[in-house]
Amino acid sequence: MAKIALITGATAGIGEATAELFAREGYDLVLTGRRKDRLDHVAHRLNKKYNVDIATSSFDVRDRQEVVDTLNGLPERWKKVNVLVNNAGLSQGLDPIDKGDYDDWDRMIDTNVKGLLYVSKIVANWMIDHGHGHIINLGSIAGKEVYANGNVYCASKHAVDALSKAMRIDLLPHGIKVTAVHPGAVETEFSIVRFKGDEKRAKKVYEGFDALSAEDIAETIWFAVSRPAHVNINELIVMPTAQANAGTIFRK
Ligand code: NDP
Ligand code: 8X3
Repeated sequence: MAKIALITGATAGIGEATAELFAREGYDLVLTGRRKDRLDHVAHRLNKKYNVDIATSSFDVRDRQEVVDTLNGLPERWKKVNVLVNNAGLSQGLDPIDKGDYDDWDRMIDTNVKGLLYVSKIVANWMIDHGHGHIINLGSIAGKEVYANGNVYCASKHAVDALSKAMRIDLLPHGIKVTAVHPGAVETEFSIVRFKGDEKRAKKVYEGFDALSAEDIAETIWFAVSRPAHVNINELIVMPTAQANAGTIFRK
């Protein structure tokens, strides 16, 4: 029977690229995200191209009851998840702490921290029941360093870093691997979301250097997942060659 990967935030960017790579490797997939039309489109495309089974599950990771009900409502066959990729996440705004928007802060903390926790608890229990599992958490260079005006996004990704370390300890007796992947700048819809649809401002983030692609991070995730059973990659920080740290990018 094919292995199963559950990927949150599979409607775009890193999540969609990771779904494609796992499909290419013969995994069956549970794909999640809020935009049902895009989810269905990705599932249809990958099913046609790779002939793998794909279940879609549309929910907002911030809505605890919806997460619990939707995931628990999946047919038993889909609960034998081998790999969970906690990818759904976002940044909202880039303002100093004294000017930040309360709603932006709530959206980031509720999605990046609480949403990841809601999904992880349920899937970790499935993994414990089935005696195997690997959880990949998408952190960020923003979870290793802070940068000007990154305040709450950086805090939310530092929380992902801490939770990854904590999960690794708590799930150790169950043989569940936990890997945190911390990318630098990846050109996806991330900055369009951060700047609330301002595509011109988003484009500027990636001007003058070669940013990482979503596929680069999918390959990194696959590297961690494809190690032998006795090897766990605790964490990987992956940067564009032109980026030294969170705040230093060499632009031509
Ligand atoms: P995208 O904006 O391209 O994709 C984000 C994905 O998250 C979408 O599929 C979106 O789906 C999903 N998502 C967002 N909010 C929710 C929610 N409340 N409930 C369910 N799904 C949600 O960004 P990336 O692919 O770049 O980001 C993926 C992850 O990588 C994030 O955790 C991000 O913080 C992290 N990251 C990104 C970097 C970058 O430079 N791009 C660098 C470091 C880390 P939908 O809108 O359909 O719900
Ligand atoms: C996304 C990368 O540098 O915009 O996590 O925070 S950064």
